[in-house]
Amino acid sequence: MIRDAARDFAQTELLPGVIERDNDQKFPAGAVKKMGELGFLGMMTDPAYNGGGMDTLSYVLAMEEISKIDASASVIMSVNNSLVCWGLETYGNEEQKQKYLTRLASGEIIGAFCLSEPEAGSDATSQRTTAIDQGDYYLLNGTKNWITNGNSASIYLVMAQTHVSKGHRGINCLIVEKDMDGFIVGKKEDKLGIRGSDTHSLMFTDVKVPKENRIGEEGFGFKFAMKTLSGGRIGIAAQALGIASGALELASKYATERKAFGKSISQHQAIAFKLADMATKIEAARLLVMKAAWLKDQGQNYDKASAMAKLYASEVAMEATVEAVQIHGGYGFVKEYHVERLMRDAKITQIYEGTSEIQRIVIARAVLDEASAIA
Ligand code: COS
Repeated sequence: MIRDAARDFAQTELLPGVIERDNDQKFPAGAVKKMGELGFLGMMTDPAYNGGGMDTLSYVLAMEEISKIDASASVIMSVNNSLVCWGLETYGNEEQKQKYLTRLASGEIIGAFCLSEPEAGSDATSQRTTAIDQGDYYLLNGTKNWITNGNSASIYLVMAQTHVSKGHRGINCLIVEKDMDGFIVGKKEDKLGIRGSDTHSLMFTDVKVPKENRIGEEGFGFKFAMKTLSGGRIGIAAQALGIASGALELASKYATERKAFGKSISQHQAIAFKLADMATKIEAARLLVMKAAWLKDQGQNYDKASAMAKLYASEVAMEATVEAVQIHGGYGFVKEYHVERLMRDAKITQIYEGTSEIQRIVIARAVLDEASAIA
């Protein structure tokens, strides 16, 4: 039912205008509002905080369907669900949940997760943004880069360094409201893909953030970011899976309809084998995504599983979309047939919420830890 509801929504609300929004870098404001009303923006949040009370498996099914049609809409959904709502629900206190989570999970407002900086992407412990303790508030200064929902969000979870000498153990996560004095939304990025989502740099100059807006204990910010990103990666893996399976659906349809040398091109082995390889890899990616979601739902450690799911699904997304363009030939190279957009959208899944190289670091460390535990 969840998959069908997400598929219907994507077909009726997201497909119309998706090419224009991509061309014009237009945020899908109307569709995002409807996503909130339908419960897609706080799927896993407890109903006590206006969420859908669903599990991670339900969330990835919905993410896949929405991503097949519009990966810009699905990244907005993914950030709000798995980084902002999940982070606040799991590590926020009751007042923070009442004040912020209830509005974020219902979709009344949306949130952003702010870790990356001009000089801290993969090397996330090197935070230059500072949050200096001033008694009952922190003084926040610095710049964040490539922030999804950068201008459309109302609430920002901002990682910042409070005690440089403590390294990553001196980082805090602060809840920043858009209208706080000294907070400026910077330029909108002109991107290769997911062009319907708004990605901005953010500038903080002497922003006074009340102490009660810190998530968790003093110095918990980096752990908060790592734990939250681990779940976020399941959402991005599901997004990559959706982009890949959307490309396969379009390529299969086109290959059946298009005729060359007297038969449909799907009857030529050169094309049929491409479809077979795409389908096999997509199914493997789907199982990795579902396993990571299932482990999370079971309360088991999912760090390695989410990294594997994201690594593999994003590489399959890139591969499958390139093949889908190839199968479409000249038609694949023009916007009307959607596959060139899917190819451009696929690329970011290998980069954000931890590059493929970072996922390999996480996986390798887990594998070596397991090996030393056996030895
Ligand atoms: N859960 C909880 N804690 C974690 C964790 C996880 N999944 N991963 C790391 N940590 C903790 C470590 O336990 C360590 O804390 P202690 O020293 O108290 O034990 C701390 O975080 C630092 O970890 P580590 O020493 O492994 O740091 P590294 O600098 O080697 O980097 C990686 C760790 C590379 C995994 C991390 O920096 C990372 O994920 N980078 C990518 C960030 C990212 O995704 N950026 C995209 C931004 S969002 S679009």
